[in-house]
Amino acid sequence: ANLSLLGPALNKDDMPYCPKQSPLIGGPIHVTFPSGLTLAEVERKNPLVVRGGRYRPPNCEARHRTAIIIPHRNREHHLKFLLYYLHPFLQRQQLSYGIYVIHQAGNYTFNRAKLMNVGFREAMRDEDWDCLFFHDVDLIPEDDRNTYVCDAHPKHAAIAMDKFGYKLPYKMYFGGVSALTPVQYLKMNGFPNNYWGWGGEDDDIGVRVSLGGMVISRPSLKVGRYKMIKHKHDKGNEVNPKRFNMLAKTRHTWREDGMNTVEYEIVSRDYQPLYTNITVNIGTEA
Ligand code: UD2
Ligand code: MN
Repeated sequence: ANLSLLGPALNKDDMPYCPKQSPLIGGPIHVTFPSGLTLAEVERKNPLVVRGGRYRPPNCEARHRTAIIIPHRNREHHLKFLLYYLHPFLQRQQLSYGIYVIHQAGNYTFNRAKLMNVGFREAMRDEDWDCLFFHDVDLIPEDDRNTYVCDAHPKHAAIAMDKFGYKLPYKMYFGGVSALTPVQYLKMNGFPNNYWGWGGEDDDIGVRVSLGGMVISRPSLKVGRYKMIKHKHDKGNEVNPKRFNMLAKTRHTWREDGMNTVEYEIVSRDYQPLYTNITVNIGTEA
C-alpha cells in the first residue's frame, strides 16, 4: 500500500511536514521598545534557537529554509530590538532559519549593498538556503502574516513603513527589506558593489530586477507593515553625491559589477547565541 496516502507527508526523518499555513500566526504585532531589554533576555525567551542564530521547528519539518542577512555597523541597540521581534516572528511562521549579521570592519564609508553580496556568498557557503531576506537592522515587521519566504519573483517586503505613512513611496522602490531566491539573486548579478555612503543602491537593485528579466513582487499593504526605529544619519554613511549619475548607468554596468566581481576579506566569523556575526573588510572606493 502507498502509506503516504494515509497520513501527512513524512520526510526522511519521519517528521511530518509543517502545515502549509502555520497555526501559530497571530496577525498584527504591537511594537514597542522596552527599556532595559538585554540580549540575555532575548536568549531566554528563545530557548530553541541554537548557536549562530539557527532554528528549526521542533515538531514538524519546515517547508522553507530562509536566511536573514543584516548589514551592520554600530547599531547594536537596533540589532537587539530586531532580534527580540524577529526570532519569535520567524518561529511562529514555522520556518527553518538562520540570522546573519554582516558587520563592516573599520571606519571607512558604509556600503550596504556590498555587505549584502558578502552575506549572500557566506550564507550559501553554510547551507543551501532557498530564500534570503536582506534586512535593514532598524525595521521591525508589524504583522506575522508577512511570511519570510520567497516568491516567484524578487520580493520587496517593506511595502508599508511608518516613515512613509504606511504607503509605498514610489512604484520602483526596493529599500528596507527584500527577499530573493539564490537563482533570482544570481540572475541579476546580485547587488552593486560601488555605492559607498547613503542612497541610490536600493534603486539600483530595483532596476537590476527588471534588467534580469523579472518583476517586483510585494505582500499586501495590510500585511507588509514595518516600524523603523527612529535614528539620525550615521557618521561614516554620508549621502552619496554620485548616486544619480551611477543610477543612470546601471543598465550598462550591472553585468560588470555585482556578485561576479565582489571582493572582500573575512576578518572573523563567530557564532553568537542569537546570530552568526561575520566581520568583513570590504575595502574602499576605487
Ligand atoms: C533607507 C532605506 C535603506 C537604504 C538606505 C540608503 C528605508 C527604511 N530604508 O534607509 O534600505 O536603501 O535608505 O542607503 O527607507 N547601517 C548600519 N550602520 C551604519 C549605516 C547603515 O548598520 O552606520 C545599515 C543598517 O542596517 C541600516 C541600513 O544600513 O538600517 C540603512 O541605513 P539607514 O538606516 O541609515 O538609512 P535609511 O533609514 O535612510
Ligand atoms: Mn534606517
